[in-house]
Amino acid sequence: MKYSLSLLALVGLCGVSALYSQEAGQKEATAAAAQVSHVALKAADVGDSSSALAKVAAGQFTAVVKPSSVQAPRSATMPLSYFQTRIGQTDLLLGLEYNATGSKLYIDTSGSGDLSQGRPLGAVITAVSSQAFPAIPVKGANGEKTLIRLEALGPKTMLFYPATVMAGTVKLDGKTYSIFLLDANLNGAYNDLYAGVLPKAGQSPHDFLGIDLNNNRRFDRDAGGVAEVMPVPKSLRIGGNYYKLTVAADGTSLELEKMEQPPVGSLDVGASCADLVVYSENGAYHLSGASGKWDLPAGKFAVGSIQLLRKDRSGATWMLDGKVEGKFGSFDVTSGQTTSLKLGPPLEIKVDVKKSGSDLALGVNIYGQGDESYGAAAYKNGVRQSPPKIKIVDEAGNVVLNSTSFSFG
Ligand SMILES: [Ca+2]
Ligand SMILES: [Ca+2]
Repeated sequence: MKYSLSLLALVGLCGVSALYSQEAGQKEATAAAAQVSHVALKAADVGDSSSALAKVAAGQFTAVVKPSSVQAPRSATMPLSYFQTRIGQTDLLLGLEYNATGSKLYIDTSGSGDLSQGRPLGAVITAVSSQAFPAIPVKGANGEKTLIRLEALGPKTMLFYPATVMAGTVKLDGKTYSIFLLDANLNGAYNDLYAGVLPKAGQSPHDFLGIDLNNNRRFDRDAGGVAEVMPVPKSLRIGGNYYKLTVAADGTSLELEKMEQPPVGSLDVGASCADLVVYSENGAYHLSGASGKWDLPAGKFAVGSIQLLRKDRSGATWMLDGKVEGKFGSFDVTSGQTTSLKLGPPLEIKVDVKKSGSDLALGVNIYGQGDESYGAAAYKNGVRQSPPKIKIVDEAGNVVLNSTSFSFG
């Protein structure tokens, strides 16, 4: 039996010029005139998870069966969802009285297991239809007080993130940029630098820096755009120049000192439709176009996202989302050398067949030239398209099964 697929026309995805122009090539190192900008920062609210600031350091946890020792709140009028987690040095016990139009949250941070005392917090519905509660104090990783925000994504899922950022503005070469620092690992210090790995499941090993490089009043970090939010680097590129970054531990200030461009090597992915966001101790880089080869400062990089992008004749942008894993999760760039990390087309579509009793489960997987894998869903102008159709034919070409849509599982 053969399988033939009428997938979207995704194969042969390349041969398209850059969709986003990369910042014009590397400038010659500028004369090292000592030029230090001191930036004062003040505490500001991080907002809710509809903003990149909150999302960047958010962790998630799910409801548990009600522990038998927990005393339920007397004022609750409906059954609660219970959550238990440890944030920093605080053991949190939560009782969520979920209501789509505005939930109540009972909180115990004392470890007593008693939710019967105290008034619940009321939620505000966010722009992404989750429910954010007012910030609460917890003991951070080093025992100091820090503010976090809890946000219910539904009756069984809770998000938490630092509730405050340190924010300010910096003027460099006549341009003003908004800038922020986030104590993402909740230890009270804002100068925990990037050390080669990205956070997993909200457990950040470092803090974050954001800078609104394109002055659109947003800190952009989604793939396919500018990379403005990054693990706190030792230096970063702003407006074509490199600056050495020094962060005060308490987050009340930072300094940017113009420096010579660090030694440069190259990354070659061999696909002009590739679009990557990568991070290093020299900042964040959005890589696209340029035949899939880019100059980068030497160092150890972590990959934030891999996408393949193509415009069709109508001008619509199609996108495949690559999995950041294995050798596609990190790479090294050496001064004067080219690192080869081939990915992208030609693409191969493989169907995994799993038999369970009389049922056949068919899974579609898309692989690139480096054996990197992509999600089966294609996105058109950012909107996920219908699952691919499958047609199964026998040896004689007769259709056995037709137009069975995959569902995303
Ligand atoms: Ca920190
Ligand atoms: Ca921006």
